[in-house]
Amino acid sequence: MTALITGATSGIGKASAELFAKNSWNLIITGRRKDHLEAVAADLQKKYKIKTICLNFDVRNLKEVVKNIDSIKGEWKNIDLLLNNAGLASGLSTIQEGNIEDWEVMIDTNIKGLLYMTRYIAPMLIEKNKGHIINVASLAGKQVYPNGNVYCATKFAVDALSKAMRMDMIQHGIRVTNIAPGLVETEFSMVRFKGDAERAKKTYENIKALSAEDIAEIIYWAASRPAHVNINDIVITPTAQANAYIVNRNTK
Ligand code: NDP
Ligand code: 8X3
Repeated sequence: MTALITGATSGIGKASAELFAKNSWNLIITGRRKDHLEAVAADLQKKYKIKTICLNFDVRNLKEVVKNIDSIKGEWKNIDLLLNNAGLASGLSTIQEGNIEDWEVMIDTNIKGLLYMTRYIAPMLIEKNKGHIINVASLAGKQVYPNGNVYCATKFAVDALSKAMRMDMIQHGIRVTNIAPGLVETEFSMVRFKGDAERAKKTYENIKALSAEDIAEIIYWAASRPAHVNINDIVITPTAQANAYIVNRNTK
């Protein structure tokens, strides 16, 4: 089995790569940080004796997406699963004070990047009349929270696209799963707050957040159901998080 995982250089994507590798899947992994990507590949090849390809590109750049997907040749085109995971939040502020560059980064990565990847990988699945697309959305794609505006909108878009993909590809036997996690402690908040470690730390303060591995287990579980079973949508929160607004910060 072969999976293509976007954003495998850290967090949920990296933990998923490890779990798929542990279960003997060969991997095409992507990300912008070449050194991280190659280190992940080397580690997984060594530990699990699997085959890997590293594709080092930015999902926002359509030309790079096309060039990198075109570079997938021979047996590697036999992809079974696309994990659309690459994504980010950039900033946290009201609409009226919003930073337009941040908005563009989020829209281009979380919506357009996911669409570009899907547009070019889905035909490979359709050719075989089977395959699985797993989209990492968010709890932020189920509930809008104050100052989350554009990030939430991009994740609502992912939620909608998961539903749309399931309809559009049903005649080709393609499974589509939407994964919607709440607070997961990864590099996410460091990225959102542009390297402000103090602010990032506050997001997970006094709460036992989910780990990237928790989400990877759920992704792998969805991927490993029998072919006739499609897990449509999973919302996962830490036990200490009831929804996007209510968090019990006395649990660590
Ligand atoms: P991380 O920041 O740890 O990982 C994000 C990954 O996405 C990295 O591998 C990064 O790689 C990649 N990425 C970001 N931008 C691009 C780009 N333009 N081109 C290619 N790759 C890119 O965060 P998470 O693991 O938490 O995030 C993974 C997904 O989970 C995201 O879609 C996020 O929105 C979602 N999510 C996260 C939650 C959380 O609380 N952490 C909760 C719900 C959903 P590189 O920088 O090397 O390019
Ligand atoms: C990330 C979860 O609630 O921090 O998608 O926006 S949240």
